[in-house]
Amino acid sequence: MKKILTACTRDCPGGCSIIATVRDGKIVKLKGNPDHDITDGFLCPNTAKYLENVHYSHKRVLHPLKREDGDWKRISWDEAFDIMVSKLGDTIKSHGKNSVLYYQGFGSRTALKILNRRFFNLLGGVSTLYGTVCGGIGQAGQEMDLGMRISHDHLDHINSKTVLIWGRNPAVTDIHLWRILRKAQRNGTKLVVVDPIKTKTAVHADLFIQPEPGTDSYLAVAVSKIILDKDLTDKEFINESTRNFEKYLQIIQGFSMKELSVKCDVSIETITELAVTYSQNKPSSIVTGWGLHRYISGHIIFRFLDAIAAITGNIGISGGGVSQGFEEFGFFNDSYALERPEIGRKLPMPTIGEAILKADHPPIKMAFITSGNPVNLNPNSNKVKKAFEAVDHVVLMDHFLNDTADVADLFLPATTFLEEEDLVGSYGHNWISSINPVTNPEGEAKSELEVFQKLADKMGFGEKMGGKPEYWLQKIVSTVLDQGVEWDDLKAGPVKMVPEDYIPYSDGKFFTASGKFEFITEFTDGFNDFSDYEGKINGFDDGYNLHLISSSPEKWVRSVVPESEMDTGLIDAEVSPKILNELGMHDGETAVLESPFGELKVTIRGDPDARIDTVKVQMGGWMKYGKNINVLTVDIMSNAGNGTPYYETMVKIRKTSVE
Ligand SMILES: Nc1nc2c(c(=O)[nH]1)N[C@H]1C(S)=C(S)[C@@H](COP(=O)(O)OP(=O)(O)OC[C@H]3O[C@@H](n4cnc5c(=O)[nH]c(N)nc54)[C@H](O)[C@@H]3O)O[C@H]1N2
Ligand SMILES: Nc1nc2c(c(=O)[nH]1)N[C@H]1C(S)=C(S)[C@@H](COP(=O)(O)OP(=O)(O)OC[C@H]3O[C@@H](n4cnc5c(=O)[nH]c(N)nc54)[C@H](O)[C@@H]3O)O[C@H]1N2
Ligand SMILES: [Mo]
Repeated sequence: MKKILTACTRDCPGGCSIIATVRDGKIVKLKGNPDHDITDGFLCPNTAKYLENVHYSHKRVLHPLKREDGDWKRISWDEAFDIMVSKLGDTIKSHGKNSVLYYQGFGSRTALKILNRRFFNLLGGVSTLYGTVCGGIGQAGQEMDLGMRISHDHLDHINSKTVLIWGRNPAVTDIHLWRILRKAQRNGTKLVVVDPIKTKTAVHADLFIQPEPGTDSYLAVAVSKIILDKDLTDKEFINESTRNFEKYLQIIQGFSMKELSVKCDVSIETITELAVTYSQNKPSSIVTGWGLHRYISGHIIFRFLDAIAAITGNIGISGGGVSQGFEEFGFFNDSYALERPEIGRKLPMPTIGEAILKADHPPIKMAFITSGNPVNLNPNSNKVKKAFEAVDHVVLMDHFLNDTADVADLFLPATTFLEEEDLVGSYGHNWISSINPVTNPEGEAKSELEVFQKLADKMGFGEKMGGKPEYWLQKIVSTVLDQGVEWDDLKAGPVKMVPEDYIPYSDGKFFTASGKFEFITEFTDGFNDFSDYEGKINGFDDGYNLHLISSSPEKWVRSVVPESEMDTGLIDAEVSPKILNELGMHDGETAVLESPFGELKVTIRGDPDARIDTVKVQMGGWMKYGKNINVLTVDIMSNAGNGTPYYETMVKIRKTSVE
């Protein structure tokens, strides 16, 4: 029996340090590393079950497959490479390099995966992506205020007297952050949760506020108004460290409390309680989540939250801050690995379906997809599916025959992180962890690096991609090694890159042009500037009266759904029992959710805690099992940050005819 230290690469802020136990060549257990201050010796239920649900799942594909007459046929790697070489050659010859799309998803964000882009760069540049289906929007907002998004170490929240958990559900999505917040709560910290849904996190809140979806900007303005009226501001901070306070005041003064309270559907008493709790119990922090990134003007929400922190002097102090996330590639030197700035055409990730359908000069003829399931997870799935179907040759590298596999012509079996050597950062903390091979690859699975190296060989530029993982990793972390971190230490275990007591902006210097905190000066909300998208939005007027919130599921991570959850009938849609009454429906009945973009059959559930204007459905369920909520979502790009406003989608519920 042996134990090997490695790290989780799943799409989650946890970025856990893992101890894997191997017996007779088989991995028998994954456990959290107790010597990591965030992992703290335990794993989330999903990763604890990774062995049965992913790594050793009998649904995992372990050999290359080719589509022949509509069916998958097992082929050798040699044949798979021959197909890729000939299709790449023919496509580029006939239509030019930009007719090839490289689509890199978020299923695994490790250091070596930077080299996939190097491959396409060396090929001469193909079409790649800009924008994101994950965050982006919040970063854009915070960069306007602070110059750079820098979050407090999770452990610093223990020093907060109040924490506002705003648009985040860590009890489900980041249980390591949740453990720290609960510990703080046991020590006397007040936890306030702002979420339109009464989540597992909200259940434990000292104060729970349930605004109408997408109206947080108004709620935040209302909170500031109370803080200003009650003179609970930090004048010294405002005078010395900020710019544009007067213009910001004008925005605040332009609204009455009544108006704001109606807009966000939160009573003035509750808003006052929130404002007073936050500003009287200093230091206070705001921990924001991805729920706020899902709106067209989401960056504005972040700016108003930053402003609340600024007027109360909760920036640059321990226990304060507006913390959103970390840069998982922040410590890595990707420019070195890419060899030169990325070249080629860029297509928008949030609206990739439309971008592919509209691309000409040249059209997209071939696509490579790694660690991504765009047919499932990008908005307006039916359109995304149609777009990839229109591409002549789609190569997908994954573990499973997911929804995107249905549009693929060639499937390449990827290794899991338990079979790889690599390094990984995290978007939930400042550690870099080494990934060590725990066993040999199952079947014929290969790592992405191996595949792109071999393909480069065959395409005639093998020497520029060649080299063992260690060779490339040392280059990618050259900046880390330059800071004095020893390579052997990085390989031996996780390394914390920023000390826990580092407090962002504690020196009063910001990364903005003025060097000061910049208040928001203009409040433009909604779709005002979006004439391009009017066609899509018009549909919203037609009786689509319910906000569709499709947030993170507890039992799986994004679209990596365990088999036990797949073929289990329809997906649940939770609504207020008042809606059921209005429709003359009962809990458990089948209904159809309808948006301007598609329809989905669901089991309707009455939830007494649900708002009257909201439907909640879990995301990630597969289309081929009738569970993909993104058949309903609107495919537009945010006003700032090139993000994806999934939750601007409005739906209506239709009764099905007699069952
Ligand atoms: N178990 C599990 N864990 C995961 C994932 C998973 O799929 N499963 N996914 C991972 C990924 S990729 C990410 S990015 C993170 C996301 O982590 P989180 O941000 O915690 O999760 P989300 O589900 O995106 O949304 C958080 C909350 O925002 C709320 N929300 C929606 N609209 C609004 C609004 O208008 N205002 C406010 N105040 N709140 C709103 C939702 O109701 C939801 O409870 O989680 C990661 N962790
Ligand atoms: N409606 C709705 N849609 C959403 C969201 C939402 O809240 N609501 N959230 C969005 C967010 S935050 C995100 S991050 C995106 C995620 O979108 P994606 O990144 O497209 O989806 P994932 O399911 O995380 O991962 C894609 C695939 O990567 C595979 N994979 C895992 N590890 C590896 C590997 O090492 N190599 C290879 N080749 N494949 C691997 C998995 O099996 C999976 O099929 O979804 C977005 N979509
Ligand atoms: Mo994400």
